[in-house]
Amino acid sequence: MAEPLRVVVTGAAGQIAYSLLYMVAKGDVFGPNQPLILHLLDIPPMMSVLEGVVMELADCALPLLHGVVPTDDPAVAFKDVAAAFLVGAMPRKQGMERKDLLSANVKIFKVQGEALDKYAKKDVKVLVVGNPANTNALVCSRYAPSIPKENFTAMTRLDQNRAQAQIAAKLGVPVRLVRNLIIWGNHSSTQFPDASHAVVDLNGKLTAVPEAVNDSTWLASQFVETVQKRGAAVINARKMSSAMSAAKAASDHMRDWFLGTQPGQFVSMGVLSDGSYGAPKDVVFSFPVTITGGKWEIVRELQVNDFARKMLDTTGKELEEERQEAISVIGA
Ligand code: NAX
Repeated sequence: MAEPLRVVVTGAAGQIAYSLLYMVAKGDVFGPNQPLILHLLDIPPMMSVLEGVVMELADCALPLLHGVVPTDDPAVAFKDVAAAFLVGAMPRKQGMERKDLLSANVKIFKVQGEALDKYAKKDVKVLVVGNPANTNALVCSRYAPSIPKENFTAMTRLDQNRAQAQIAAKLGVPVRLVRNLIIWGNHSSTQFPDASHAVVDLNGKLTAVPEAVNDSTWLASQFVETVQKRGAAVINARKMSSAMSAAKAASDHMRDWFLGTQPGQFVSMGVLSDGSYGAPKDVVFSFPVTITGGKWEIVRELQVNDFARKMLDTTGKELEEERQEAISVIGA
């Protein structure tokens, strides 16, 4: 058997982690032959809750789980880790402006970036889930100069999975037959869920989703809005934010990053923008990517029509504003 891989999950006493830890520890992400040592980081007041999570992980009797390290110390949490799920963040409280939330969170991700820089493996793959995920990932990478910038990503996979599920439901087909939905830009309500390059397997024949759906008005309006507002719809119904689906998306993201995408398939990830598709540079922007050998690459030369252009510009502008706000909190 391989040497155990050290993996950190922050916000480990929270609700996303509660689903995510099980998925990771049973082999959904790093494969069925990869033993793991899980590092669990949370804040001091949550240590007793975390103790319960550690007990439950032990009680799962998972063969791949070789060790668990619960801690409130970033120096311990990030030591020698090869993968980092940065889930923990300050939640939005009543009366809190978006700006206040951003300000609280960029400070957390500055500290975690510094700890990754100091203690993690230099090829650590970092997935930021905690919101505002894209800008948190940008901040984190800035404070970890010894780790390549491409090793910092933000999660838009939940949005991608939501989009895929909406298309499958519209066409009345199983979700596995639909692929190549794209989420462009920010993980926020300005994101652009784009079905124009997606395909569906209809009776063994790959068909373009716009052709199969045959309703361009729905694709440009109701579909986009449903995906953009899905998080709020789940909160309304459950009185708590998406957790199981967020954990599944984080698993999907990290698994594809480590193990690669399938031929003919692309997935969406928030990555440091090189200005592709006219997106602003130096923000963490969600693009369609393919992955081989642990390296992601932006899919090139997709057609961007006028509607898409407008949507990409809106979400790009929001990311530039967030970067500006982050800089005003932590300095350039
Ligand atoms: P919870 O409030 O249940 O858990 C968060 C945990 O993080 C808590 O246990 C808290 O003590 C801990 N925490 C806070 N500051 C920390 C720090 N400095 N170091 C370590 N741990 C810290 O939230 P949960 O529902 O699990 O959501 C976590 C984050 O995911 C939130 O920021 C949320 O907005 C974000 N989401 C992002 C999504 C995405 O697609 N990118 C979707 C789901 C989710 O809304």
